[in-house]
Amino acid sequence: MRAFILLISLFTFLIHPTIAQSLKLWYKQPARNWNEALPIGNGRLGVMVWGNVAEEQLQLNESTLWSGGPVNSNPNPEAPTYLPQIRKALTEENYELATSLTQKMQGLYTESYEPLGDLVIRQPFTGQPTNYYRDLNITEATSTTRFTIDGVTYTRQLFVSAPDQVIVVRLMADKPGQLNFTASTRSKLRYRNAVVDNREISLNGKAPAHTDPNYFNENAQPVVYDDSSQCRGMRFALRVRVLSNDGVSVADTAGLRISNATNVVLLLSAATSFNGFDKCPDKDGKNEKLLVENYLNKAASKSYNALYQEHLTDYHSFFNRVSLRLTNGAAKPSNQAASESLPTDERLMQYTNGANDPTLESLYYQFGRYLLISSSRPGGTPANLQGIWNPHVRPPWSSNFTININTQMNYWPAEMSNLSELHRPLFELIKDVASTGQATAKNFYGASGWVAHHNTDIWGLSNPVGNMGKGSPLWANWAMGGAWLCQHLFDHYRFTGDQKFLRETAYPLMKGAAQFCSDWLIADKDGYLVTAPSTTPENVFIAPDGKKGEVSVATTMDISIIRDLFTNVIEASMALNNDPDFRRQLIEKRSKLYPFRIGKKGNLQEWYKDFDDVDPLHRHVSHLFALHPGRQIAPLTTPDLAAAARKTLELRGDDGTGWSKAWKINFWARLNDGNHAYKLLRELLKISGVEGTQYAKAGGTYPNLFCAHPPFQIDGNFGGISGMTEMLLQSHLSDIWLLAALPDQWKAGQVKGLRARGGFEIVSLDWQEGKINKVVIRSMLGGNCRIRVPNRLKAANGVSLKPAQGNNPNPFYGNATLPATGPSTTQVYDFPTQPNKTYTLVMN
Ligand code: FUC
Repeated sequence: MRAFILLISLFTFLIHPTIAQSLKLWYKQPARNWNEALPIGNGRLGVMVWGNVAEEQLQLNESTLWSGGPVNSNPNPEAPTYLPQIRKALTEENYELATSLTQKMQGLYTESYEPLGDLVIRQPFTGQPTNYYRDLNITEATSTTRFTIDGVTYTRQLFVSAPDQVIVVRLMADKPGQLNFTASTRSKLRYRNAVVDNREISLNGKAPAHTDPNYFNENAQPVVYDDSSQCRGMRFALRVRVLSNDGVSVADTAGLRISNATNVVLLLSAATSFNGFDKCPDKDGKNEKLLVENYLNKAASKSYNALYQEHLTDYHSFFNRVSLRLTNGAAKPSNQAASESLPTDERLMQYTNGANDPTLESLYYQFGRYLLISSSRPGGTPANLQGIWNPHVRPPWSSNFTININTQMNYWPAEMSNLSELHRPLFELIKDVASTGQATAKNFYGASGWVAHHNTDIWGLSNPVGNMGKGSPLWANWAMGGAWLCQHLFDHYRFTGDQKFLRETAYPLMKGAAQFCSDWLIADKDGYLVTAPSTTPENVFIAPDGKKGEVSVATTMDISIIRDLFTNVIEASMALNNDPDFRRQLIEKRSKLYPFRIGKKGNLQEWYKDFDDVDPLHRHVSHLFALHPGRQIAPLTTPDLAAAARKTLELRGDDGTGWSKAWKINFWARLNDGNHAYKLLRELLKISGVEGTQYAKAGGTYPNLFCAHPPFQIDGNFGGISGMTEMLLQSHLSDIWLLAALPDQWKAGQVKGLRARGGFEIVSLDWQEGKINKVVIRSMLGGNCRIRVPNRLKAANGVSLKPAQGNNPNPFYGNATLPATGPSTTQVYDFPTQPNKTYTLVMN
């Protein structure tokens, strides 16, 4: 039997050498703070596992638990009256007046993502623990805590099942009858504990009817529970049931008491009364108690092993699609084994101090994919600023969906790291935002289509935030959030070729955003189309009169987003062969958009005029949108603008918050400068212990590998791995560029399962000394495959590989031309493909 198991393991190892190796975060001590606890989740239910010995804390979240209720779609009926005055002030270059008038066009703040509560497990030990160990195994999406006390080894294992919608906690002692503990529930929101029976307890609670953002402190009561109309403030329920127990179980209001057991399994589930963005969660809410009971009853009919197997099958169906191995070329760096044997916090510290540890980089990559699988599942909510993990009633920036960079960044890796289905929750949110956004476009601007601004929430809020004039226009009044989100719709189509999605979901939403932008654009004195008022998140300029200005005309980011959106709508309408009139209008308007300008320092200009910035090192680099995530600026297609973009990055420097560094990795990758991208990756992975909000000289990674803005913000994790992917593979222009920005530190490696636009999967890519040994590409949709590679390749079998010529006929590449020039070191090939066929190319 043992030999058989050994043989099976060897077999699995041979098939999937990198996957069979367990990827783990592990530690020798319990979490000392939240940023050392370990995140686990199924998209809806989230847990932070502290790994405490005598009083374990499992901090729980449910992704639909937010304060508030459906939005007020017309909070500021006066708003449109200010628009002509603002535009007049801008024509007169009175930026101060324009800023103060724009402030009057604000609406209400978003609501907040709320914590569910805790399961507290108390074990009355007298002795001290030895052999302490805890981990997060991201190969299996399980967390284990283990320690020995008085000769008994105790183990706790946890996973969160997506197929069964339960959190499964197994507690074990290695000596019979030694397991004694109580398990009780609590919440920071309004709640009541109750006993269901001797094997089950419940907590029922209510979220606030309103929670002010943590940075807005003007109300005596920032958290309000009561709503006399019984609309706002959702209910929630949490239940804990003993699935199996070989000891004694009793329950009272203090919780479950388990005694003299050896092996106990607890099932937890939770639900809220959230019933959609436009329904009162209280009076028109779902029956949360029934939902929880159904989840528990269904799961409780299965054994622990069955639950575990289903969890594993489900998790592996996402996680195992990609593997990554990076090395600096040496056969096995001598210090690598030593690094791998270190606990993750110590390993991160050594890395911060300069150690070479490419397997930490690939662990970080897979951890990012793990986080998306654990926080964003079809049918649920998208990952918010903190994914789904939040312990605060008033979390940083409301833990909302901030759409002037952060939410978009969360989804940059979704398609290319082969997690396309996990992108869908974002599309559902876009639908809701577009729905409220139609009212906002009309009520705030008298415009058609739909608009969204700086941030949104589970209610799809779309108005400029700021509590009616209390916010700063430089973030609150930026009207491009919706237009930017639309890029994700079109990219999903470009990766998957899903025509039905394009026709029924993406196109109508994209068109609505383009209609708003069409109405929003006005002609300047030279006939260019500009936006006014306009801001560039979240930077401030010095006006000619020496005063600071926030609001001006046609910022580069506004125009870049509109250019990107119009291009995508034009391409979409060509793919669908529909709407020729609207397409013509957009082509016409796009040709009149205010052009990019190169400023006096050789940089890409951020504003309409060549203003200086108040903070030249500002963390936002909004004006480089066209370089990334857009596709209008690239070294291959617009070398002068790309050089200006590079200058901009040099002037901005490499500092910034977590997400800012992550974005810069993507920028440098798009400039094909792998070494600079890698430098920023190392900075992103610097260990951080900072908990409070810090903007300057910030960024980094906490001991649990969560990104430090600081505070914790998950976007940097996702943006970081998007950047790592862009270093290996780009497909936004006219071809699939393999090893597009390879740093010296990643001279050799292997990656399996990445996706490129046009429905291509890079089944495997092997490289050494920066040159491709072998690449295997599967085509899902057929069509021409144009690849750009660092060395000459030949076809391994029956592939007709030719040097590329002319436009790429593959429709997912926008009929883009072959750039006249390109790095002399790259080769570009074409080969025809058939759907579902695989093609192998090897070094020539
Ligand atoms: C934007 C950023 C901040 C932070 C917040 C959630 O306003 O400028 O740095 O990421 O969103």
